Amino acid sequence: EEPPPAAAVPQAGRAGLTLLRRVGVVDPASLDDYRAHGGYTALRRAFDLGPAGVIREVTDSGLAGRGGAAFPTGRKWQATASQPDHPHHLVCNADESEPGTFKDRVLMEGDPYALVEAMTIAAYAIGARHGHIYLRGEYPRAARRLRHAIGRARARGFLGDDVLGQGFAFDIEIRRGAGAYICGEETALFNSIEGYRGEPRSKPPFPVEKGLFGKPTVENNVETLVNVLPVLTMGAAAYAAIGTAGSTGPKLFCVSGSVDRPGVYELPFGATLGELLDLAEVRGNLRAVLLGGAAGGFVRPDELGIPLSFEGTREAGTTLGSGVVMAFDDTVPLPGLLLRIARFFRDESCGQCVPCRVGTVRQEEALHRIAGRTGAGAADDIALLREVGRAMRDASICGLGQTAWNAVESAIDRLGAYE
Ligand code: L3W
Ligand code: SF4
Repeated sequence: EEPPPAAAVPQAGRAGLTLLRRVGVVDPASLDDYRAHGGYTALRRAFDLGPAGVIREVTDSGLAGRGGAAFPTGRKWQATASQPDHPHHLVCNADESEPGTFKDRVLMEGDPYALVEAMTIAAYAIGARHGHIYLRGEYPRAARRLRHAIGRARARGFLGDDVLGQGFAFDIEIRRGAGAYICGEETALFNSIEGYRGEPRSKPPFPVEKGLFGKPTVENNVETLVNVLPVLTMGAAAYAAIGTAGSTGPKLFCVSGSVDRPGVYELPFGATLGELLDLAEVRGNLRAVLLGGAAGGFVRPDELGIPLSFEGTREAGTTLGSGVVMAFDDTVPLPGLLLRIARFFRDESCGQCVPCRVGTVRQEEALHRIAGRTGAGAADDIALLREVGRAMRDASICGLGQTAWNAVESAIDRLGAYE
């Protein structure tokens, strides 16, 4: 098997990395290599702590979800662990489909045993015997490597009926997506696994109570789960000392666009956007940066001091999302870019609720009309966009519709598109 392309992890092999420390360093096929580089020490610590002790460590670490919503992981685990209804399920959301996001791919391809170990710990903590990885269909190499890792772990007693002789049974099944962005929404993902159309369910009830097959379910992003390993090996206090008070630990950022060194970067939360872009080496005259992906928002080149943390981006009126940082130089035509984003949402809307099904179409139409027009000529359509955008944000069932206007709004308000 070919290694991940070198450009994907510019920091590979550097000292001081936590999440990426094995990526590009270990042989992703070798369980022995994984163990020689610290693999499976976290699971042993988990067995020493017991399920409640693991949840306490994860809670105390401040670990929050890395898929974009930053929900406290420990709280989620505790909520499922305490449900009287059984069985409990664990689902890893590996349907990485946010435009510009490719961090989970790098983890799964470069360090697949890390995800297997982390899921084993999560399952032990919440009392699940069965885990699913819902994997983006367009990730064939990740599928091969994870399948191999799961098979090796099973053959060596790291998965199966009696994991490491601890009397704990756990196994993992991979399900491949079929190309729908909406299946990354947690409840659409459950429907997809269950064999139904990938349409989001209304929440509440939250998955911690009624998730996969209607049973209590923890659903975590790949990067979230992989963070559990350093939480246990370092201990909660040392982990919480990384990053900021409100956003603890290391974070992966996916940098693409007008940069000379695109790829996945690991930095502690709180580093500034400018520091990250310096590592990736901006090319040309920077015009805008898209933070958080298509569901995120644009910022200007004079805003590079924004701290990359959940609270730092929130205070700056933007979002970190799943860690997307897309740089655009002044040769990129903004109207065309916004149209492309609008087309994406129109295409990926599942159509279940009116505000999103109709709103994404109207948004694209309005952007078509004003592409190329500026100033007074665009005013009516900008007013319409605001009205449609507000309806989508307030009345859509799920995050897709709620965020489908974010990028366009930020381009109008922060970048002065169409002025
Ligand atoms: C128990 C409560 N659990 C919330 C759980 C909930 C979910 C998590 C976050 O969207 C975001 C979205 C995209 N009791 C709970 C509770 N939960 N309240 O916490 O929930 P929520 O609803 O805030 O967000 P979400 O629907 O999961 C995720 C943004 O991510 N995004 C997309 C990223 C795409 C990727 C990717 O490609 N890998 O991650 C980008 O910005 O807009 O805001 O588990 O059940 N009271
Ligand atoms: Fe489907 Fe859009 Fe409604 Fe989400 S907001 S349920 S994607 S129609």
